[in-house]
Amino acid sequence: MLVIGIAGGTGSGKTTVVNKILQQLNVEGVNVLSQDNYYHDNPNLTLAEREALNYDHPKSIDFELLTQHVKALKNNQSIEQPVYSFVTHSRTGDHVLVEPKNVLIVEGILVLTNKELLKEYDLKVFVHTDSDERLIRRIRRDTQERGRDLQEVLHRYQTTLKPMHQEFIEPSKNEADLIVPNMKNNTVAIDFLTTVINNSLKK
Ligand code: UZR
Ligand code: MG
Repeated sequence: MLVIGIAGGTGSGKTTVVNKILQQLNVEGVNVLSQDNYYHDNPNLTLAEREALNYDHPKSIDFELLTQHVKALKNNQSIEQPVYSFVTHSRTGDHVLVEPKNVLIVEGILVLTNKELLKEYDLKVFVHTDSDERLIRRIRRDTQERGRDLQEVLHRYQTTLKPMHQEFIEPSKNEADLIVPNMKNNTVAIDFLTTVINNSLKK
């Protein structure tokens, strides 16, 4: 099994890069584990308290479970992935059965920050997009898709997203084997990644 970690700041276009790779591949052979499903659950906090948490710090992620799941899939075992809701900031209690396949993509802002998880990757990719572009995309997404207002998004960006990016995410670029510039649609990089993955699928 080929295990690929794809990191990058919020709004860098990780999900888009992953989806483009999937479009060009035989999707049957690829699993995607998103960091988004591995936030720690905080059932004892109120919704207001959960809204105030820092979701951009490595501590917010259940890396133990994520690493365990990556290892299990590599050992040809299926896993029960938790389902997480950004609306309630908690696990829904539902699970998705994920069966092992030839390729595993692990995607998220912090997936190159954890030592144990880093050991599991065969290929580490960092998607780079300038911070002004990322902020624009984040404002669009949070106001259009996540029902947040502009002031709230800007406040969170200044107080949490930017400092966490500088402290944890940007330095994790040093772990990458490949940096994908994603200011505009980078078809060359996508073709490159697809070729690498297809070659490994043939083996
Ligand atoms: P991407 N996030 C939430 O908004 N709510 C949650 O319950 C969990 C995470 C956000 C998180 C982070 N920060 O910046 C973003 N906040 O998801 C990462 N606030 O997702 O890589 O798609 O931008
Ligand atoms: Mg995403």
